[in-house]
Amino acid sequence: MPIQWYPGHMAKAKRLMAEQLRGVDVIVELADARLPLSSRSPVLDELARGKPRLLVLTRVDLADPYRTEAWVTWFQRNGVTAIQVNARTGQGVQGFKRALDDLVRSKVHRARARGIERVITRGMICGIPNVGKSSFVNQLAGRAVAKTGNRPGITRALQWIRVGGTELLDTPGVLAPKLATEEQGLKLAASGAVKEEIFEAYEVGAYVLAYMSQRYPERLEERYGLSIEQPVLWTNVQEVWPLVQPWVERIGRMRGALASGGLVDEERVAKMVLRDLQEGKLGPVTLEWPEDVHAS
Ligand SMILES: Nc1nc2c(ncn2[C@@H]2O[C@H](COP(=O)(O)OP(=O)(O)OP(=O)(O)O)[C@@H](O)[C@H]2O)c(=O)[nH]1
Ligand SMILES: [Mg+2]
Repeated sequence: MPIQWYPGHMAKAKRLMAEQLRGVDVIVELADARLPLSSRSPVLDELARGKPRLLVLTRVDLADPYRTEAWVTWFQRNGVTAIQVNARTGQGVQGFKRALDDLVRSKVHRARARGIERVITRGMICGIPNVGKSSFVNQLAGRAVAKTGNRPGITRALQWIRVGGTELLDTPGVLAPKLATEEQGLKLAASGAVKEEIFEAYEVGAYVLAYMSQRYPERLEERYGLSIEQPVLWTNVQEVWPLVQPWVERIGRMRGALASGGLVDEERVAKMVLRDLQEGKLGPVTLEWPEDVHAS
């Protein structure tokens, strides 16, 4: 699965980010609460080198709240402060500001001791494409200062934004996510973080149906009227497709996703399931759970 992760502007922006990092006090890393590990970028560890960090989990409105709590605890145990945020509505922004103040307090104290009254601390907002960086910056600023959009690659240049005594840098989504396994790639695609061309929609759709049948079968029952007697364990699309195909068939008939000749348009059904998941119509779903970490 060779993935060319948004080449071109990514390499350039990564270089610019590395340059900016020297003057930055805090790194604010954004990850998606639905897949808090797979949506983090290993590249950041390389760039960050020992700077204080905060982890902001975005899209908590779409994630399973019990799992989000479990993740926050898990991160805490691993020495990482994670904060839950809805970057679209601003829920959690106050909690973030408090955590940021705690983190920069010592710098502010040191500066005051030297007689400097107005201390500016600088933070850099980083994360994979489409994770919600610009939306979060807008919520922090209290107005629309950064352009946002529901596809990766919206922000192209670095932009400083002043928020109280802090200057925050919005960055383009230049960091490559973890794609150690194909399943991580599928989770990212299911969440909408990966451009669709990388995987076939039917493969991602099959993955989502299998995953949901394991962990959230009642949602499939509610939304599509399926009865999940035999949850399907994901292995690969060749093995799983025949097992989920009857569900696809049923969803297609129910929704009228038919091709000419009255056959179910399987591609359209797959895309419909993905859209439902991404828009929260399957309820709040978390695509990786803390207990998966040791299992895998
Ligand atoms: N439901 C929900 N949607 C969100 C949240 N955060 C961001 N979004 C949506 O996700 C999409 C991407 O948000 P952006 O803020 O543009 O993401 P970005 O990280 O700046 O993206 P790039 O600049 O392309 O890297 C937008 O449609 C946002 O409305 C969230 O917490 N909940
Ligand atoms: Mg952006």
